[in-house]
Amino acid sequence: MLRVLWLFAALDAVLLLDTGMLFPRESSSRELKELNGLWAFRADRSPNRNQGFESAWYKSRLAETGPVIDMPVPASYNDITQDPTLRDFIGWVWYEREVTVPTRWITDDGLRVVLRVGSAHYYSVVWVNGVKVTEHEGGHLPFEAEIGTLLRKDPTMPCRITIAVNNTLDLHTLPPGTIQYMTDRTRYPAGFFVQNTNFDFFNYAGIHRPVLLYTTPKAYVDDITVVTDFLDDTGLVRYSVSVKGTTSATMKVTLIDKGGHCIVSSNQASGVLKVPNVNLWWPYLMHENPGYLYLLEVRLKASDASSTSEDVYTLPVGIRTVNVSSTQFFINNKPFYFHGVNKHEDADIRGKGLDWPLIVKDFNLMKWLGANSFRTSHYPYAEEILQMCDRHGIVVIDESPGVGIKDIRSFGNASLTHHLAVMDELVRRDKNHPSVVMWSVANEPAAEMPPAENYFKTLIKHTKALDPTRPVTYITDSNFSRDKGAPFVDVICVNSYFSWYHDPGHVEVIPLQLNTQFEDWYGKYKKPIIQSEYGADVVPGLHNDPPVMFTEEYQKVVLQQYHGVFDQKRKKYVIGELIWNFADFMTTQGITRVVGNKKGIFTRQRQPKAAAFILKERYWRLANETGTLPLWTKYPCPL
Ligand code: GCB
Repeated sequence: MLRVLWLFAALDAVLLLDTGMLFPRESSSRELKELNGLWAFRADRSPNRNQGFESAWYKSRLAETGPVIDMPVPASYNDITQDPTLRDFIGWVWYEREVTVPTRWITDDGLRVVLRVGSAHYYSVVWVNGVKVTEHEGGHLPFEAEIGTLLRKDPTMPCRITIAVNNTLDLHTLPPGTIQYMTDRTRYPAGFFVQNTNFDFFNYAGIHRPVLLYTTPKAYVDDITVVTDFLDDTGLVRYSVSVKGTTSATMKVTLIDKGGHCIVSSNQASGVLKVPNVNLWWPYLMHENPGYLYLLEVRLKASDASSTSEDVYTLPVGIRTVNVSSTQFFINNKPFYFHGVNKHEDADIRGKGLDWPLIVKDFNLMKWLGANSFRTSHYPYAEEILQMCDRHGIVVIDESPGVGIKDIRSFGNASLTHHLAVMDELVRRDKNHPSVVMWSVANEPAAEMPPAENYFKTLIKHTKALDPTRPVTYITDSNFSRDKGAPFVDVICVNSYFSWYHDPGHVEVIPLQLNTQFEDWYGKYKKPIIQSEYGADVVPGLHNDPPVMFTEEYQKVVLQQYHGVFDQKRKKYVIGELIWNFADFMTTQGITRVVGNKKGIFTRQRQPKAAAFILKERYWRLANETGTLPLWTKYPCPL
C-alpha cells in the first residue's frame, strides 16, 4: 500500500508546460509523413543578418528571394559545402520545403495536423504558407505546431514550410556564449565578429532531427506519464493520461507483454496497473534478458452530436526502480556500477544530424566494448537514441545543454528562468524512458561563484519536483571542494584529467591524485561518486614507448593508472566510470585541438585505438564480476 501511495505522489509532480510532447508514432488513428530529404536553404549574409525578416523571405518561395542551395535534413549545414564562411556562419539561415498533404487530411476537419521539428539549433521560427505558426528557443529538444486549421483556410494552396534558424549564443542561452565585435580597423575588416563559447565541441547548427507531419483526431491523447515499481514478483505501473480536445471521453488502457498478451487493463485515465510475474527492465550485462519492454496501449473514444472518434497511442514501458544510498546506486534494488562512455552527437559531414547507420554502429560498438551506460554529454540526444537505450538496456545519464556556464552574468534570473524551462522540456520529453536513470542539469559550471549556490539549489529542487523518481546531479570539475552546488546533488559526478591538463606527461601522479580526489569528496559530502570524465588525446597511429602525450601508448597507460584506483574505490563508494570520450569529435579551432578533440577511444570514423581494447577487456571483466552476461555472450567478450 505504501508503495502505491508513493507512486501516486511521484506522479503528482506536474510539469509546468501545458502540453505533452509524446514521440510521434503511427497507429490506427494517427498517420505520419516524414519531411526528411532535401530542403531549399539560404544563409542570411546581410551585415545585421536580418534581411530575411526585413524582406519577409517567408512570404514567397525562398528561391524567389535569392539564390538557394540544396540542404539535407536532418543534418548540420556546416560541413555540407566547401564554403568556410558557411561552416563558420553565425546568424539566421533559412530552410524551406513544399509538401503535398493528403487531401483527406484537409477535407476531414475532425483531424489535427501537427508539424513537428525533432530539434533545430538554436532559435527557430516556423511559417506555413507565410503565416507564423510557432517559434522555439533551444537546440536538442522538439517543438510542434498544429497547422490543420491553417491548411484548411485555403485548400488550393500547397503546404510551404519555412523554418528560420539562428545559432547565435548569448549570455542567457543554453549553452551560453558571447558575440564579440572586433573594432580595430587596422586588424579586422568592418563588421568582423566572433562567437565566443566555453565548451569544447563545434557549435553545429541547422535542423538536426527529423521534421514531420502527423495527424491525430480532434480528441486526442496529449501526454502519458508512467512511474513504475514492484513488490516481490508483482510489477506496479502507475500511469496518468492527459487528454485534449474533449471533456467527455471513455478510455481503455491496456498493458501488453512482449508476446502480445494483454496483461491488465483499466478504464480510468489514471491508476495503478498490477503486473503479475513481472519481467523487470534490466540493464545490458546485468541480466540475461535486458531491456524488457511492455506496451501501454491507450484507446480514447470521444463522441459529439455528429460523430465518434478514437485515438490510439502506444507507449513502451520498462518496469524498474532506481535508488541511491550514500555509497551505492541501485537498479531494481541491485547495486549498479556504471562502466560506460561519454558521447557526442557528432560525425563527419552530417555534424549533429541524426543518422541511423551511425546510431546503430555506435550501439554495436558500445555492446562490443561491454559498456552498460553513457552520459548524453553535453545536451539531450535524439529520442530515437533513447529508444535504442530502452530496447538494448543501455543506462543513460540525461544531460541538459547547461554546458560552459562560466560567466557570472549567466547565473542571473534570465538564465535561470530559461534553464528551468529547458529542464521542463527535457523531463517532459524523457520522463518515460526506463533507460534514463539520472538527470544532469549542467556540465562544469563555474560552481565556485557566489550566485551558483542559489542557482543550483533552485535548479535541482525544481528538477526533483518535476521528477521525484530519479536522482539529480551536475557534472563538476576539480574545483569541487569549493563547489557551491554540491550539497544539493544526489550523486557526485567529477571530471578530472590528471597527467593531461595538470602535470602533463606524469602518469605516475595519477594514483595519488585520484585517491586524494575521491577521499576528499567522499569525506566531505558522503555521497556516491561517478568518475564522469577522464582520458587523454591521441592522434591515431602515433606511437612512442616509453609513452609520450598524444600517442596510443600514453592513452593506454593513463587509463590503466585510473583503473587501479577505481578498483579500490568501487568497493567503497565509487559507483561508476565513464571514459572521455567514446569517439573523437569536432571542436572549434584552437591551439590545443588537432582537427578536433582526440580523446576518443574510437576515431571519428569509429575505428578502435589501442585503448579501446584495454577498456573492452576491463568492461567485460567488470560485467563478469558484477552482472549477468546475456545468453549470446561468453566471457571475455563476444567476437
Ligand atoms: C571536460 C569537458 C569536455 C571536454 C573535455 C576535454 O572537462 O567536460 O567537454 O571535451 O574536458 O577533453 O578537455
